[in-house]
Amino acid sequence: MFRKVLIANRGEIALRIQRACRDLGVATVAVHSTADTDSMHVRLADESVCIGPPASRDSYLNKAALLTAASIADVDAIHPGLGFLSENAGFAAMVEEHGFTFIGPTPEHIAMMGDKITAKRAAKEAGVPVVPGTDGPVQSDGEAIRLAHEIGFPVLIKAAGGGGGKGMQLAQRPEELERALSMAKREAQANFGNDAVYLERYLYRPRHIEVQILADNHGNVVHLGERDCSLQRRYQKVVEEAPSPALTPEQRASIGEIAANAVRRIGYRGVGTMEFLYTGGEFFFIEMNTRIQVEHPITEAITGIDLVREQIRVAAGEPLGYSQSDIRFSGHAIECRVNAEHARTFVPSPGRVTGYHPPGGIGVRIDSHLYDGCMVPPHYDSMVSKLIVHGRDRDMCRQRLQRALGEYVIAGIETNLDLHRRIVTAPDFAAGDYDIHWLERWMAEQD
Ligand code: MV4
Repeated sequence: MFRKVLIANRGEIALRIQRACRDLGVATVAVHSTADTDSMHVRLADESVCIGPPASRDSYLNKAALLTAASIADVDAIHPGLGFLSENAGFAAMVEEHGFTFIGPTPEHIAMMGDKITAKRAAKEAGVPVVPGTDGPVQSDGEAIRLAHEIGFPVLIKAAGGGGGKGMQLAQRPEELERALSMAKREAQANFGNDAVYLERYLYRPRHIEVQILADNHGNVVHLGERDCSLQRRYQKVVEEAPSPALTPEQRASIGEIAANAVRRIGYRGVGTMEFLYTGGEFFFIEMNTRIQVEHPITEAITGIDLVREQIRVAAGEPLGYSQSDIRFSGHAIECRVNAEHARTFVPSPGRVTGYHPPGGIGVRIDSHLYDGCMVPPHYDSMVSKLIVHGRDRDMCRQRLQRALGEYVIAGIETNLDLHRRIVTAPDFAAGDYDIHWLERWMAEQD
């Protein structure tokens, strides 16, 4: 096991990783910008290093500063957390070149999944069902028009370098294709420095279901079931739950096995998530994430497995020590992402927290770096807390979530807590009856 780990992140995920390290007897080094000097992740670390000014590109994204901090602090490994450099293949390679272990997959696997075309190809070759579409980038307008007719309209144009919705263009009819293509290519070039785009059939009102995978260096792979992440606004997840209310145990076992087998074939190591769109009883792979995800705690709640601990253990070369038949799913979990933002406009609301009272009681977990009197800086993601609730079944989980949301007080800044209070009591949510467009549709109806 590692002696000391540098955590190249901030906020709740930095705390989450510190806790896993502490449980493993591993010392932690925090890094922080000058805006985060008084942040909780700095206070709770064994050591801390200031790596630069507030702007992310000068601090949490500054590879040289992070590697210098790692050298000075004499760590064995670097945990990238999520966001920032967590899916940057170049950074992972640099970490290894400097003699540290990158807590994550190989740079090659990060690069493979970072390019959505190579990711889809790898998944397909490994036996995973993918969204019908082109097998690679489209080379010309003529080819795109021909392939679009084979795929069938409407078609969605996606950027190879994309993900998270950036650079997507919908063409409802053949006449719209040429314009949509040029817009997609221009956006892709501007955002990712790569104008490669591919086509997919546009799926109507799917759910977003993702399968959690855990793999060691010795060929052991397990799946930890799925999360339903359909409740989102502008490609930002708002509420996630596990298991998905849409799946049967047989469907879960089937897609889980398909995902686990694919990961084994690819030779992937670490935690990973295969993202699917689910409609009409069928799964269609879209992307794979190579990091620990924000919503990992709901999987921890229903499996009892500490995903970050396991991620660190497998990065240190330890075997999993259990197999798929040892994994048991128990009850239901829901996560609410609490953001510092204005209720009506969704504009970020940084500032000083003048009062803080987190909920508690059975089945309630809070992952947050907030404390009474802390500052929420304007430079970073607006997510300030995750409320994770577990219950023996979905109704009990929802009941406890409603209770916990009723107790939660965050004063001094605006938050989306009221939005969460309304979502949990919405009849469609209570029934588990929603798709990826439901939240935006429902919010529009509320006004
Ligand atoms: C799609 C789709 C429908 N059909 N692909 C949006 C983000 C990117 N990661 C994939 N996305 C989508 N891909 C096909 N072929 C609809 C979406 C989509 C979406 C997906 C997951 C979660 C929320 C979403 C919201 C709007 C659109």
